[in-house]
Parts: sequence; C-alpha cells; structure tokens
Amino acid sequence: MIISARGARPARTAVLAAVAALAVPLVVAPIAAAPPAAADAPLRVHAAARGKFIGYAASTSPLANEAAYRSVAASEFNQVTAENAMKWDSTEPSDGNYTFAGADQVMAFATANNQQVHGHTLVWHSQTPGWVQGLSASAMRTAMQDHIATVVGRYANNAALVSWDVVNEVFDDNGNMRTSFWYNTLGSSYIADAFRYARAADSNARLCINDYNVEGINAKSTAMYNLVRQLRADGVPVDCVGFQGHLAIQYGFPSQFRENLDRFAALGVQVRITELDVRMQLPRDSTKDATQATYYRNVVQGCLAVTACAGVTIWGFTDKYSWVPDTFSGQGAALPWDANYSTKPAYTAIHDALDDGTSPNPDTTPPTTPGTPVASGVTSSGLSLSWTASSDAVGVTGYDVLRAPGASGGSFAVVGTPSSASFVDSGLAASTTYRYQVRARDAAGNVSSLSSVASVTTTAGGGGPGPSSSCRVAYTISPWGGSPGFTAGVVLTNTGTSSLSGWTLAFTLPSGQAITPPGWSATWSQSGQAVTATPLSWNSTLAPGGSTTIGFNGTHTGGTSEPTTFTVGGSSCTVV
Ligand code: 9MR
Repeated sequence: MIISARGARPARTAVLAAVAALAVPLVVAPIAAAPPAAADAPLRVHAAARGKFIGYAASTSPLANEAAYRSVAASEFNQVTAENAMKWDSTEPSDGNYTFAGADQVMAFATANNQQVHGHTLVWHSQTPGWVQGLSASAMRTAMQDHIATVVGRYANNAALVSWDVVNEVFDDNGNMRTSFWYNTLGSSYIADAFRYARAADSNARLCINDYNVEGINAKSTAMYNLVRQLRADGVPVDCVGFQGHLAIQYGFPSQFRENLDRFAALGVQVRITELDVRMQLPRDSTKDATQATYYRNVVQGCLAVTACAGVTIWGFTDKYSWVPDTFSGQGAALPWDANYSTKPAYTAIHDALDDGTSPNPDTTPPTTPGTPVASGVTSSGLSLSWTASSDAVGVTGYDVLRAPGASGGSFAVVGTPSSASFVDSGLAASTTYRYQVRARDAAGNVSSLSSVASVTTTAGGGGPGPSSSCRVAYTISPWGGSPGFTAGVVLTNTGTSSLSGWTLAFTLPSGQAITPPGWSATWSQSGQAVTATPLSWNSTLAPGGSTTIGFNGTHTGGTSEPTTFTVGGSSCTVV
C-alpha cells in the first residue's frame, strides 16, 4: 500500500498530519483465552508467568499463507519482530514513497493474537536503499528525520507497538564505529539524532540500540557499554540495549553473558536478547542438538536471572525459514523447530528454563474493570483524570488511558500508560470535548475490560499551567563542529513544595538562533525569538523536587550564547 507519493519533501507537519490521518486505528482486541496452567503449556504462558516476553521474527510470506507457521507463531509467542518488513528498503523504497503492507500485516497478526511488536529497524547500514546512501549530509539528516517521524509515527498510537531498534549495528567487530555511509556522511552524531527523532515521534515506545557479538564481555560490547553510558549522560533517550544472539555451537557460548547483561542493567537501561539463533555445521546429529539446547537454555536462564532483561526473541522459529544457510555455507539447523515444525531439544530447553517449577501457576485472569475516569483541574489545554483502581489476583502493573476526540465518533487511541490510577492529559484544544476510557494490565499481560466512557470539555481560552511554582533551569548548549548548528538541553526542576502540572517553559533565544523543529520530550514553538515548551503526557507533572530533561536542535548565525531568563507560568526560574 502506497500511502504517500511525493516528489519534493512536504513540510514535516504535513507528513505527520497525513500519517496521523492514515494511521491504523487502535484495535481494542479481546484477549484470547490463555491455556490452562500445565507443564506443557506454550512458551508464552510460562514466559508471561516469569514476567518476560518470548518473541519470534516473522517472515511475512508464511505468516500470510502457511497454516502450520501461523499456528506456532500465534500459540507459542507473545512478542514479534518483523524479520524484514519494517526495514527501510521495505517501508520507504524510494524518497517519500512509504509502503506498509508487510509491516501492517505483522501488526495485524500480532494484534489478533495479543502479541506485542518490537519495531526493527530504523537506521541501519544494510537494507537501506541507494537513494539514501548518496545524499549530502543535510539531506541525509532530513531523510532520516522524515523516515523516523513517518514510520514511528504511524504506529505511535497503536498499543501493540512497544519498542523500536532505533540504530542497528553501529560498531565494527573491533568495537570501532562502523564506517558506514551514515558515519561517513554525518559522523557519530547521527546516533543521538536518531534517538531524539524517535522520541519525538513516539513518547512511549522503548528505544533500543541493537548489535551482534556483544553478548559476552569483549571489546565490542565494552564499546557499546561506553556509548550507551555517554548517550544517557548526554540526555539522549536510549532506553534499552538489544543483544542479537546469533550464536554457533562451534564457537562456544559467549563468556560472561550474565555479567555483561548486569553491567548494562546498571546503566539503567532495559536489556533483551533480540535475534537468538544457534547454528551448527550440518548435518545435525543428537550431540549437536544437545549442545545447541544448552545454548538456548543458557540464554533464557541468563535473561531470567537479570531483572532488567525484558525477554528473548528467536530469529525465526522453524529451520524452514532461516537466514543462516544462505549466509553461512554448510551451516544451519539453528532454530528450535525443524523444517517440518517438529520441536527439537532446543525447544524443550527453552520451555523448561521458563517453567523451572519455581514459577507460579500462569496467571490468566485479567484485572477487574477500572472505574469510569473522573476529570478535575480542567483548563483550556489540560486536565487530570483519576479512577477507581482495578484489583488483580497477582497485581495490577499499570493502566492504558484511551482518548477519542469529540462527543461521539472518532476512534480511541492510547494517550498514556500510567502505573497508578491517575493521569494528567495536556496539549488539548480549548472548548473541545474529549472522551476517555481506561483499562488495567497485569504482569502476565492480561488486560481488563474497558471502563465506561467519560466525556470532558475543556474550558474556553486563557488557560495555562496549574499553580506556578519555583523552578530551576539548567541549560546546556553544544555547538556542532563544522556547521552552524547546535543541540540545546534543558533540565527543568520543580523546586516548589507542590506538584507542577501542565507547565509552560518560556525563554528568549539570543538573536540569530532558531529552533529546528521538532525538538524532543516537549512540544516546542518559536515566535520571533520567543520560545515556549509545553510538556508531553509523560512529563506533564513534576512532583516537588522532580525534573525533566527536554531539548532541541537549532541553528545560529554566529554565536551560541545562552538565554538568560526562563519562566514557568510567568514566574522566573533560578538558572544554574
Ligand atoms: O534475517 C534477515 C534476512 O532475511 C535478511 O536477508 C538480512 C539482510 O541483511 O537480514 C536478516 O536479519 C538481520 C537483522 O535484521 C539484523 N541482525 C542480523 C540479522 C541476520 O543477518
């Protein structure tokens, strides 16, 4: 399906509007009845009971046509990654022509089977069309921004899409920056930019960096560790690290796998195994199968042992569809199901690692339906919602807040995922009616029924932030070498004694400086030299002492001096 054909690039806002209009409506799917708690339950039941995902990479052709493939995919896994369908050559094969047939197919199958989707991959040196590779630096940066805004934006309100590989394989095997066309044209700054563009397009999805041969502690994984630490210190929104896990029994199991996961977890990121397969020299035999099974078991047990490890994705699941034989001559049989869909010892190893007898019976009971949301503090641009909490046999882990425009019609989309029974919505239009519903989730992935609908109308004009309070601003500006650009970061802290809700930060940019939209972690606008930033849903409320980091890229015509005065709700902030 071609959704946008264009010669010249339209303004970014036009692209986003078009994407929003064409986005797949949120499907509020009933949850399929889970199988009974039994030792031979599918992998996904046991994984959910341990609070982890078990995923597979989907090949679109058998996903569309092959009953045996669809049956295993649907029943065994609770997460899916498109093996190829969300890559650049599939989604934007020529400049501005977006094709989402394969990606939408994977999304639809996942939604129908109550599976989460991990998006793979936005910025990679491989499977990126030639038209991108030949661009000048500024055109390449714009192309990257448009691509990320459009692809991520398409699924930003789809609750199934939970995470993205933003950049993939940025290192060579020695741990040096890979001298890809991205690096050669833009330098390493493309990495931080890609994450910022992705956060701007979806404030909820987890944003990951992904690579291979980083499973154990070695020079390459240490380079990855240093990069992630630096990016996070710079306020770049890196939430997660993916360890691909393309293993081979003839090369041994990665050394210090668990310790490696632990050191990344200590940086505050989520970790996950994203593309697990364990190949062997063909032909298969029972000894090789047994060794392969231990590798699978080790990976799953390592993830189970690390709280920050979200889960394990297998790169395919049947030897009938695997990239391995095409790439490594004489090797294959890398997956837990053989080419006839019979399980191998590797399957039993994964299954038994997940179901080690210590896990509770799989929780298949959803939380109770939450109460109808009640609005308070309604202004022209925002409001607070609260509702009677759900209960759950094991425990409610969070809620989805869904909003639809207007008093009727219009589809509901998820606008927030708070962990408790309240939510602050912002960025609303004055004198406008919105409808809200909420639903609850538990750790096993069970989802409650939707609450009744609450209709709320914002007040007419003149709204603004809640009670103004003391604030502190730390502003940093980092000029780009070789071009008249800069990156600005703002840490806004609520130094008052009450919560700051629906804030607006205002300041005056020195003359000659201008914001390059969209910025990140806030909605930025500039009029003359006056700049305002309003929050996104997730950082709309700052508790006393709480802070948020927001930022933008900009241009200058000479100087990169800093603004001197910042206000929130009209009151000046301390500047540090
Ligand atoms: O499995 C994918 C295969 O079908 C493609 O031909 C190949 C193209 O490079 O990419 C394979 O998937 C790769 C993944 O996207 C990134 N990590 C390495 C995977 C195996 O090459």
